[in-house]
Amino acid sequence: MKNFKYITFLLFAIAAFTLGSCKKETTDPPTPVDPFENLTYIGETQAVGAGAIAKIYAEEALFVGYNRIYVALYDSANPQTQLTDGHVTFNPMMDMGMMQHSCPFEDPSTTVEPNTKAFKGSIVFIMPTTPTGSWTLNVNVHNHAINKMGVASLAINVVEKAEPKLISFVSDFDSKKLFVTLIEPTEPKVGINDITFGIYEKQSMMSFPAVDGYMMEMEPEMPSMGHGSPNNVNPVSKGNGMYTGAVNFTMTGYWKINLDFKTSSGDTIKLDQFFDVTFQ
Ligand SMILES: [Cu+2]
Repeated sequence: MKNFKYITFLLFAIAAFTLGSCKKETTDPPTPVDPFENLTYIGETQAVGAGAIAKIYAEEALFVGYNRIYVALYDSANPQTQLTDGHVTFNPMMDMGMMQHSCPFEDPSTTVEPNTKAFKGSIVFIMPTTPTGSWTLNVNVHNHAINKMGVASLAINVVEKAEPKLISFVSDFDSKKLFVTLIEPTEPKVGINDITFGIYEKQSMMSFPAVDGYMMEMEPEMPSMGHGSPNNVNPVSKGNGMYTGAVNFTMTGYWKINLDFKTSSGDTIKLDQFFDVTFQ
């Protein structure tokens, strides 16, 4: 009994101490947080002519598929000063010697993101960097502070993920060359996950506009167990090439997300496409 009382007292003491220290933490002045700490630094270079330095960040090392890209601009004369009045457009280029091509991308908005004060856009790399093909990210910068324009050109490395985030095929309906990216979930979990795909068309070596209005039929399966899952929601077109739905991963492991693509009137674009998703 004595021991029990002692242990109870000890537990209360620990609880009081823990609660007390939690309380103390919240009253401390907040430590300044680096707004880029959760992002991956890709590189930086001068935007020649615009009087600006462009620092490029992404959510992880650049890969084949959909990458969110952050461009933070700094005054070349005062590199501590971040520039937030301007606008930024992308021109990613792959140089394969005999030919050059671009890829799908979405220009950053003309206003900066509240947290990082960076201009945020996206690029869908359609092939990795190889010994015979190198990517350059050209960023056109209009620095409104001095009303000057310039281009920042940065050599970048793009890797292919073990489980590709990009598929491509030719439409059975109209022979368009299409690219489909799996954008979300980036961290799959057991249960219902929001799922987002991006669809883009190759119009030329330099033009890859987003494609809206297709229909997608999605069926996840776990091949090793021979089962699927209930309560999936087919992705629907939301504009800017984005298609969102819900996928139900009922357990961890390897899932195959089967996809059929159709036009809005039900004509077949492509059947039996898929993405692999493995998570623990
Ligand atoms: Cu401008």
